[in-house]
Amino acid sequence: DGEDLREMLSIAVGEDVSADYVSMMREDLEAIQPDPRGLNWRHEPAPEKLAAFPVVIIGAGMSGVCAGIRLKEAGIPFTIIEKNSAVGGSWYENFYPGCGVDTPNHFYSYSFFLNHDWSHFFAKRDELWSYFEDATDRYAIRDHIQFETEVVSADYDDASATWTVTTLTGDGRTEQLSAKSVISAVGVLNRPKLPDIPGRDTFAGVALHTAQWDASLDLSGKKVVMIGTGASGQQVGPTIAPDVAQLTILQRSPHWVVPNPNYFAEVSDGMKWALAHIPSFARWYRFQLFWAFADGLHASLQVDPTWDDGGKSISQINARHRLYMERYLRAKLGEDTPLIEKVTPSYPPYGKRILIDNNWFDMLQRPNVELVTDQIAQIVPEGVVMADGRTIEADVLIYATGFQASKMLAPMKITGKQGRDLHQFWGPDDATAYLGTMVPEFPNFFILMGPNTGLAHGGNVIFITECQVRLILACLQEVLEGDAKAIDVRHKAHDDYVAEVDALHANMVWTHKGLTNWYRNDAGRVFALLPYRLVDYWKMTKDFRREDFLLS
Ligand code: N01
Repeated sequence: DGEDLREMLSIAVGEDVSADYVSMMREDLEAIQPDPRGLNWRHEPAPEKLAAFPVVIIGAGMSGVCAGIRLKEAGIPFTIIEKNSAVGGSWYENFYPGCGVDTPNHFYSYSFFLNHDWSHFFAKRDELWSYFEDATDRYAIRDHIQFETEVVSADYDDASATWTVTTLTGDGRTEQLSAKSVISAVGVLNRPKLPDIPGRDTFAGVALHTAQWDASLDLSGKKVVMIGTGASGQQVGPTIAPDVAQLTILQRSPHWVVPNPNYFAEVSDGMKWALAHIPSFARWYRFQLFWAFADGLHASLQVDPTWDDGGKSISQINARHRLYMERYLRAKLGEDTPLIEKVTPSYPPYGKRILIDNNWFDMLQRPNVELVTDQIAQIVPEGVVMADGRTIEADVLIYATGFQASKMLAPMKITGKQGRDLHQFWGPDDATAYLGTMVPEFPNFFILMGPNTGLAHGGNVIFITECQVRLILACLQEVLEGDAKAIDVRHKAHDDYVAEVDALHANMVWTHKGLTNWYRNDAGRVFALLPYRLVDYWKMTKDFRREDFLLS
């Protein structure tokens, strides 16, 4: 019963787990068929009605593939428009040295397509990309994908409740598709951000962003300068350091780094066997990872207003995380006090995305690696000039400088009811959406990985995507089982949701004074991250609140 399950969950993670998790775990364990996360018709619409309701999904990355799989199961016709020549999105586009996931794969995978054969607990890019390729074929959605085609705009016509989606094909043709619903699955981390440093274009060597890597680039014996020390830099640096002549890392601010004993480990044959054969073992293991990489950390993100240690942490538990991470980096760097000072963040743990140690501290102690924390003054043909006048020569300049995350859904132009422009409604960098998915006056338009759906403390965006797809299916079900043509979220529901998100963020680590991160816009509002526990978001997207919607 529920209490037994709660106790078992608590024993599984070695902490007290609340009753909130029982229903979610039950859904996983009971493996009910048909899957409650898919669309289960109450009154299955006639085939003609389904056939007259085509959906366009924009993007065949992790989230677009997930939406396609679920629409296919439901019998709803759909086309996926993908700008690349392959599926996988970020996992297709990013192949910089060391590229891989830092959420363990037995959790970072679709709940309906578990893989018991991951070679490593944290797979590298090729294996991840293959996983999404496999899912595409296993669920037979490849024929629904139009590759090398980019969506330029989507416009809604009130009278016919129809979206016109305009695309640009690889050979330069403009085409139009008619759809009853549009699902944006374009992601948030796909438009590289190059720093605004004077002289950037004057560099005479090879300059490239991590997300636009050149497979033919040979770094051996080269002098390399890397700007940025976030999740991408953390993976590139230690991977290339043994090959290059000199690696100079330009760090604007340090990031917190945690060790993970499984980070480089292969999954043993015994573990693979257990995952495949012991009933429910894979689900229990998944819950352990869910806890360790997501909800179990949620308390350490909350500000305790009575806590004051000069801004180094936000609560007692957060301070304990800080102590653990500080001890770890000190143990790694030994007596090197100047280096310890350079890599110890002044802000609380989790203020920026937490990183898993990819031999970062070992790399920093290599004779051919230097960590420079001075300000960059300009880029010149020979390299980078620092504020103190020193010129760091480079053959190759790597920008590990992140993405233009705040420009959500750009550069597409989306117009809803009465020509309402989505980007005008949002302004330049203030994207909002009900449950991160729906914007008022954009009927039958849904956003996957939209505003306030990201995770920075760990987490798993595939989990979020599956929750969003469930919500979208519930919306489409309302339309297709009834007489309505379209579903729209009410302004009040959207505004109340955004107000709650903002109020929660005001007491979370991301808004800590003096802290910079890519989760906030110019006005300081956290537009990128989810403030809730994953179990809360699971429940909010599962329990369809009819009163929040307008059917027309
Ligand atoms: O980018 P980032 P990323 N001068 O924005 C620095 C996901 N991801 O590509 O911290 C000097 O985090 C900037 O400095 P600062 C993950 O969600 C996941 O690394 O702003 N430095 C920072 O150090 C992640 O959060 C995985 O002071 C400049 C770095 O560049 C997201 O992608 C792997 C600068 C940018 O860090 C983005 O990660 C990779 C300037 N002008 C990515 N401008 C895994 O799952 C920026 N910086 C493993």
